[in-house]
Amino acid sequence: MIGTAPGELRALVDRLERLAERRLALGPRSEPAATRARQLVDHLHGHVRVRAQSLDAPLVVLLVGPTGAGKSTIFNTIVGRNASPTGVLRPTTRSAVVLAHPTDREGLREGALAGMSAGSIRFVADDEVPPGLALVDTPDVDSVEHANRLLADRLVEAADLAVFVTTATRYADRVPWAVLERVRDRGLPLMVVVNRMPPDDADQAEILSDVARLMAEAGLETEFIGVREGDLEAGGDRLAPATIRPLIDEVGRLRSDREARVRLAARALMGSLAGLGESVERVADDADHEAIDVDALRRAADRAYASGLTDLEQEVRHGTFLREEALRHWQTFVGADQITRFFSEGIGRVRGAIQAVFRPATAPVGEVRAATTDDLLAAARLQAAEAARRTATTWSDWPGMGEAVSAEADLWLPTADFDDRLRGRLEGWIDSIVGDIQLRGGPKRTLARGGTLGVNVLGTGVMLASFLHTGGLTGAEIGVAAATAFLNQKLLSALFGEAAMTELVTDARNRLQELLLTTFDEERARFDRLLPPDGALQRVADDLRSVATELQALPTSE
Ligand SMILES: Nc1nc2c(ncn2[C@@H]2O[C@H](COP(=O)(O)OP(=O)(O)OP(=O)(O)O)[C@@H](O)[C@H]2O)c(=O)[nH]1
Ligand SMILES: [Mg+2]
Repeated sequence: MIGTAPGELRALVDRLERLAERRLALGPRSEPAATRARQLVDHLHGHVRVRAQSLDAPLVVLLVGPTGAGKSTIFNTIVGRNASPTGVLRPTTRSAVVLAHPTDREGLREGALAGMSAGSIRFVADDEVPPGLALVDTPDVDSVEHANRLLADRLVEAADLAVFVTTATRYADRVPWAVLERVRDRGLPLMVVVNRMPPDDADQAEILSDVARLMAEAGLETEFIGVREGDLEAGGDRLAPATIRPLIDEVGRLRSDREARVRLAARALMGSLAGLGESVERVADDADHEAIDVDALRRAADRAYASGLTDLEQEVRHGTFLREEALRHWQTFVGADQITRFFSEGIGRVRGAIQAVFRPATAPVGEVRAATTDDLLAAARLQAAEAARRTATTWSDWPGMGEAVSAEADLWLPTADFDDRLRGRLEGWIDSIVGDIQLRGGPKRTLARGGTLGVNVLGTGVMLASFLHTGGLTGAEIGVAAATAFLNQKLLSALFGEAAMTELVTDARNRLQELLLTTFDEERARFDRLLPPDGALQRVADDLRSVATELQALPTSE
């Protein structure tokens, strides 16, 4: 029957099951893709695994179709008693009703119905029927109740035979057709009951030929049973058995004949295997398409945050973020008139007067530190806000992403603790400059010179030098930034020597760049968390494709 060793097939199914679960866990973005992934998982769990294990596991015969078509009425008619309530309120049936011999219960729970919540299934144990066949009444497939549809869909994936119940007026409805298409794709044996037919024979024939035409067009091979709108038996829960005789007979035959059951189970499994390769490929295609979308989303975030960071670095490089007032105070502190003397006479000549020249008592260290931290923070926050807004705007235009982005209002702004995080880092950074000066402040004489100023003053000078460059300008040029840069640089190079100063400033600048990059990466990571890990979709698509190839190579009959 199945031209492959059962163990081999089971191993393949196990592998595929894990892969399909992996795909589902990556959160398919579109509804159809999610449905296909879920169907594949359900089908593998509920049917393929069970049948690959044993063709003797209880056969699952499912009554499925639109609400009010008479599924429960027909179920009760086959059973011969009112085991599933019928009703006029739509939808009536909200959990699956499974009628089976008590000894089949365990097998069903662990097999076809494994993983289904206890609340979604009602077992009706019946000693009178022989073991081996479970008759299942399902909730409708076109329900306003989403849970009903999911349950019906799940059961369709587990069945060995579907009895599609529709009516003379409803058979062309679109939503239930989705189920029939799935029945076709998974190669599930099918019977169709057209209920509530008009009394006139010619009318009936016309309806049945129209149903047959639609089914053939959809590529469905099936047997039809027309049921005339008739008197219900007392209580209204059952039809006269004669109206659905072919169906009752078929269920009876399957119940009494193990060989017939095994044949049907094998047919269902072969249908499954034949359709599986294509289903798996479609799920792989979905993952591939999504991987392309996800890359595009990632690039949009990359661009927004990279350009925010570049703009910020530009501001940092030129010190434009820093308020003028702080610069002015620093400029005043270094004292233009005395510094002029200092430069013209040379360091050696004024060494003794250094303390007087720099007036450490009045150094506006605290003020310049605070202003730098505040201003840099404000500039960074502005860029982070702009990057968040740009990313969220682009992302919200993408199908399947809009909801996630609008659900998280925080994503449109910098993170709530942005200021705290960055402030802490900036303070740490300024401290690190001071530490750096202490650690490798150069020859002793430098420290002796600087020592009179206090290491914090030197730190502030180096910090400012990482924003302010003369870039060939001279102090005579207009602009407080240029003037301050000039003086500050002269001062530092006089104290540390040109090479040591350059090294201190370059290191400080690099560390600042790094901490800004880290902070922006964290901001961006919030968006990444909405996406599957990098490359995960591509990998799952590749793995699914290679299993699909193995499936297609499977001999399904011998
Ligand atoms: N007169 C008449 N009434 C019918 C016939 N078939 C079903 N009904 C009635 O139609 C209504 C719906 O039947 P149900 O069997 O509950 O329909 P269902 O398909 O199980 O519906 P859901 O559980 O909501 O999915 C009930 O009131 C039935 O009594 C029929 O052939 N003739
Ligand atoms: Mg019902």
